Amino acid sequence: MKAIVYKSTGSWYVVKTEQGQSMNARIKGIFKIDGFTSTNPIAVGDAVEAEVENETEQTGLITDIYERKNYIARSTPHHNHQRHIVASNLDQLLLFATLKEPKTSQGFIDRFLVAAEAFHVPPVIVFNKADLYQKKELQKFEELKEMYSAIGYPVLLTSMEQPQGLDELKNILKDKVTLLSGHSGVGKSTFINAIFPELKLRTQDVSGWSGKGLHTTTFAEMFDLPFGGKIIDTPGIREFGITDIPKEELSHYFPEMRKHLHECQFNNCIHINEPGCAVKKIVEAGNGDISMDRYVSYYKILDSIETNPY
Ligand SMILES: Nc1nc2c(ncn2[C@@H]2O[C@H](COP(=O)(O)OP(=O)(O)O)[C@@H](O)[C@H]2O)c(=O)[nH]1
Ligand SMILES: [Mg+2]
Ligand SMILES: [Zn+2]
Repeated sequence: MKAIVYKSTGSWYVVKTEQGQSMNARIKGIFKIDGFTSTNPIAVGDAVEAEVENETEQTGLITDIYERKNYIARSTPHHNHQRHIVASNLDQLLLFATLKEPKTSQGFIDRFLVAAEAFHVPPVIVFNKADLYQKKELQKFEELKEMYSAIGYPVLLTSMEQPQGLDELKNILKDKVTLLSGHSGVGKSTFINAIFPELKLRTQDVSGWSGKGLHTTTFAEMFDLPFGGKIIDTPGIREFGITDIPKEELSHYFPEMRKHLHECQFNNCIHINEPGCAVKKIVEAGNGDISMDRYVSYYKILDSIETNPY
């Protein structure tokens, strides 16, 4: 019978059948998917064929996987050519960010957005802890909101303390499969607890940890939302893999640059020093079509991509 994977711990999976029965399952056989080596053949969000192995203990076997609509992967440390699938079959990515305690850098947000573009999953950015924002942070929020909205990315302001923006956020999540992401300490677990008071996920106090917080688990887990839809928590997962994007392709993942690529004189332009570069011209014009801050992020990400060895 068909089932969806809700949790993966490496060797065991929690799956839920279409009839709503949950069971612990393991994999039977060898799965080769998507033509690259992955450290985990089955991921949270996968639709699989499962059979009951032991009725009384509610254990089962995963015998097959259905084709993925999409997936998010991260490269595994020390194994750049291996990928770890974080989750699959997503409708959107939700980035939790904060402008205070802790401060999420724009560079981090932009790397996340590049990953979203590269994996073809639409992103939403939430700035949480609005209750802590002073005039300076609120002004920064307005600037970022204007910049990202102009590119086409939805931006929300929330507070779990006050609370603020929660209904708007629930509307965005309703009936969708959403991967929740963001630095430790920004309020992801607090948010999940707010929508599922019965879950009582552990939240952490950031104060003792130089504003960074620490993570408790490193396995993604999916939850059914009480108002329809599913959310996937990804504790301990810092960043998605964008290291294997070729330098010449990076600007394709900046939508505001992508629009102008055909205007550059050279079709392999990486928009740094090439003559006749339309992207640089637009950045320098300073009218906001491609903001200087986004270009700086582009430059830094480009710099972090290893030059193709072949
Ligand atoms: N002031 C304020 N604190 C918050 C808010 N949301 C979460 N926190 C606090 O921030 C800390 C980290 O939250 P947590 O949910 O564990 O973050 P996670 O690491 O992203 O899951 C906890 O002490 C929360 O109580 C908020 O909107 N305002
Ligand atoms: Mg958490
Ligand atoms: Zn160019």
